[in-house]
Amino acid sequence: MALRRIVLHPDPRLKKAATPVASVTDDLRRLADDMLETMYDAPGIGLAAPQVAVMDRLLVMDCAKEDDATPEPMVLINPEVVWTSEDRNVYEEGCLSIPDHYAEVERPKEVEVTWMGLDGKTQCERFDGLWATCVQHEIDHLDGKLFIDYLKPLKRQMITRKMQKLKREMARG
Ligand code: K2U
Ligand code: ZN
Repeated sequence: MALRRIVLHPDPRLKKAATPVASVTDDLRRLADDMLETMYDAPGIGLAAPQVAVMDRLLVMDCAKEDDATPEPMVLINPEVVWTSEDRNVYEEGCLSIPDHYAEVERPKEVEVTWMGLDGKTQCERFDGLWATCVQHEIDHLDGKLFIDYLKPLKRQMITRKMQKLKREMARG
């Protein structure tokens, strides 16, 4: 298991669509393990492969975030949203690639997602609550979309400029 460096916005890898996974290999299993370790360490409740510079359609999440909750790690390969509810939910979202910036994003309240598990089997589940918000946020990452893309241009530009300044300061060490 190894911690992976999280790609920070702005970065072209966060704006590209990731590539479908052809088969579950030992490398992919190691990547999923490393992504879960990186997510828990951040800490976060979701992480998509492009956020660790791997352009595969793979995401991990664990929204059982109550402290005493037993972890419920999930690995979704080639996830697809197959149904969304009419009802919508607003949640103040953050992003591990855009640290310390939060904004309200409206999304469908419930979604049904199909994916391939690490066992190669196709799975299908309906998500609601924070799980629904998180899985949509992560699938957006696989399509090169960030939560700030739902904001008004001025707010998005302000966040991007602040992240450019942060990255310049980090580069200066
Ligand atoms: O993809 C990511 O950057 C991880 C996201 C996942 C997420 C964002 C918004 C809403 C739900 C999930 C977060 O940074 S994980 C941090 C976090 C923790 C608790 C609640 C919301 C966000
Ligand atoms: Zn994110």
